[in-house]
Amino acid sequence: MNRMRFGTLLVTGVVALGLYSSAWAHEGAGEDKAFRAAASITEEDLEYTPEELVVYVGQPIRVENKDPFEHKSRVTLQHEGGRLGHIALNDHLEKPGTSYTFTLDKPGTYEIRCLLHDGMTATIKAVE
Ligand SMILES: [Cu+2]
Repeated sequence: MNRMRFGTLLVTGVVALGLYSSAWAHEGAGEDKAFRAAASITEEDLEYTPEELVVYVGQPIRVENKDPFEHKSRVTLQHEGGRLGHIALNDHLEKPGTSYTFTLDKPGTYEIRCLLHDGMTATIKAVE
């Protein structure tokens, strides 16, 4: 292979990698699979936003309480049919104006629920 041909292959590879990364970004599962910046959930007006979040296993998930009162979150694995399983985050108290970060170690669909406010829930899907 001559030098010119190698250069062309290299450029093609970099472009292909770029397209691959941006395709993932559009999936809503983080910006770049290699980088895995923190995904973000806010607690505001008695709601989690977004209502459905897709993250990678091991990707940091940052939860920020923007309400002037406390929330208490429990994150639970949800089996087919809605049955709840393993608790991934156990009753974490969030003071007003604070944030914290956790990760999910197994793929699956999880429910995040506030134990202090009825109906305050959202879904987190962890993919590999
Ligand atoms: Cu709450």
